[in-house]
Amino acid sequence: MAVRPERWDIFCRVVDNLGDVGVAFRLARCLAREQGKAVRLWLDDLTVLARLRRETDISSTCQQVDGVEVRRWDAALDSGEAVEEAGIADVVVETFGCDTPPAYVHAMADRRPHPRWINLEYLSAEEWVEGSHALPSPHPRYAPLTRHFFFPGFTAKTGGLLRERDLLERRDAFQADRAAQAEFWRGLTGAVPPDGALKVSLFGYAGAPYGALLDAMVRHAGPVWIAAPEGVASQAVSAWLHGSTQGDRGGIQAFATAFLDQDRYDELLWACDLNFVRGEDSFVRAQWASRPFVWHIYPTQDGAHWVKLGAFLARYTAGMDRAHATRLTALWEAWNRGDSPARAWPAFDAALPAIAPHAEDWAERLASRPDLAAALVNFTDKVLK
Ligand code: TRH
Repeated sequence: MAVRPERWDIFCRVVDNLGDVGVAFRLARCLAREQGKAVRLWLDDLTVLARLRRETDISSTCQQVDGVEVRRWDAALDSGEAVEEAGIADVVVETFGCDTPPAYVHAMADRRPHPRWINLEYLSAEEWVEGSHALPSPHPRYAPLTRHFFFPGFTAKTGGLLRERDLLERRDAFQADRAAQAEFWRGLTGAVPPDGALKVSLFGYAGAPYGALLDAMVRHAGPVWIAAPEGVASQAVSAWLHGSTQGDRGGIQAFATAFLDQDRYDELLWACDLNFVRGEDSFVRAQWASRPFVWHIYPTQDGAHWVKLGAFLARYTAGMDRAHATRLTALWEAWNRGDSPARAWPAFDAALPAIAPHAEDWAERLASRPDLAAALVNFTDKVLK
C-alpha cells in the first residue's frame, strides 16, 4: 500500500518587507520538490508573494504556485471554523515566531500522535544561536505538545541555510555562459555591459547612502554598470540620474530596473561582480552567488542589529587578509550607518580583486553542509519521532 506523503503546514505572517514570505516560500518549495512532503503554505498576505512570483492569484484562498499549495491564512482559520476542514498536518512550522493560530493549536493537542511542531527563527551568526537551536518548549496549556526552536545558521550546530539542490550547478552554468549573461542583461536593461565593466546590483533599505556611493564609484578605474531593481534603491538611482530611469554619468551606466521574479533575481546576483543586499533572503542568496557583497541589515529600534552585523562580519572575515577585512568592514559599517562611503569605497574597490576569491571560498564552505530543508526533515524524522 502506497504510504501517503507526510503533510507539512507552514505558517507565515508578513511582518514587514518581503523576506518573511521570501524565506517561507523557498522552504515550502524545497520541502515539496526535494523532500517529497505534501506542503501547505499559509500566508496572511498574498500580495507579498505576488511581488516575488507574479503568477500568484491574490484573490485565491487555495492555489498551486510553482509546486507549492498556497493557502490564504484568514479569519476563518483564526476563529477555528476552517480548522476542521483544513485538517491538522503531521509537521507544523511557524516561521519567525508568527504564532500558529490558537484554534489550530487546540486541534493539534487533540490529535494523536501530536504533530511535530517547529518554530523557524530568523537567521543570525551570533554565538548564542548554537545553544538555542533545537531546544524544546512544551506548550504551557497543552503539554506534552512541544514546540522546538530551529535556527538557520552558518555552523554545523545550527540548521544551515536554504539551498535548492540544483542551485550551485545552475549558478556555475550561468556564470560560465557569457551568452546567457548577455541575454540576461539585454532582457533587464536593454543593453549588454562593456567587457571589463564592474557590474553592481543595488538592493537595500531607505537611509543607505546610494547617491554618495554612486559619486564615489565614478572614481573606479574603468566602466561601472549598476542595476537597481524597483524600490528605494531604484528611486535613488533615478534621482542620481536627475529623474531618468537609466543613463550614463561619469562613466557609470546606471539602470533603475523592474523588480525581478524571485528566481530571476538570483541571475542578477550571479551576473554581477558586487551585490548590495539586505534582510535575510537576498543576504543568503548573495552568499550563494559566490561574489563579494555588502549587507544592509534590517535595522531594529534597539540597535541590536549592530551586534548581529558584527557577529556575521567576524565569521565572514575570519581567515581574510586583515587589511582587506578592515576595508570590507569599513564599507559595510558606513553603508549601514548611512554615512558617505567616499573614503571607504576606494579602499574596498582596490581590494575587490582579492576579496572575490574569498567570496568563492565562503560559498564553498557553506555548501559543504546540509541545506536547511534537509536538516529540518532530518530533525523531525530522527529527533522528534
Ligand atoms: O525584503 P527584506 O527586507 O525582508 C526582511 C527580512 O526578511 C528580514 O529577515 C526581516 O526581519 C524583515 O524583512 C522584516 O529582505 P530580504 O530578506 O532579502 O527579502 C527580499 C526578497 O525579495 C528576497 O526573497 C529576494 C526578493 N527579491 C526579488 O524577488 N526580486 C528582486 O528584484 C529583489 C531586489 C528581491
